[in-house]
Amino acid sequence: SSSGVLLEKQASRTKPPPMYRVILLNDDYTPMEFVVHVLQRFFGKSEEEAMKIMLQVHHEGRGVCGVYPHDVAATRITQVLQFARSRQHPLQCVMEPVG
Ligand code: TYC
Repeated sequence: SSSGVLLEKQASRTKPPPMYRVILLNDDYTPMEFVVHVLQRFFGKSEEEAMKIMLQVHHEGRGVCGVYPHDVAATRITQVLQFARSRQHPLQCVMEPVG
């Protein structure tokens, strides 16, 4: 493999982890500006990119926040759900495997 020259099948061999999309879901109640803030705070998006993703979700029902290894995706989802609940918004997000 590309990173395995002289070390094929040795202890240092690595492979990329399975990756997961974090998907934001639309609802009728969560304010648009709250969703934009979530995308900036938890997914590192610029205000412009966050607005694009929020509008994609608003118009098409779902949108991709990012693609991460399983533990990172799970942590971001927990953070978003806890923050949304703390403000009494019904915002939902889920993960799905890539490929
Ligand atoms: N549909 C919501 C509204 O009209 C906005 C919204 C966008 C909610 C994205 C959730 O993931 C979401 N206020």
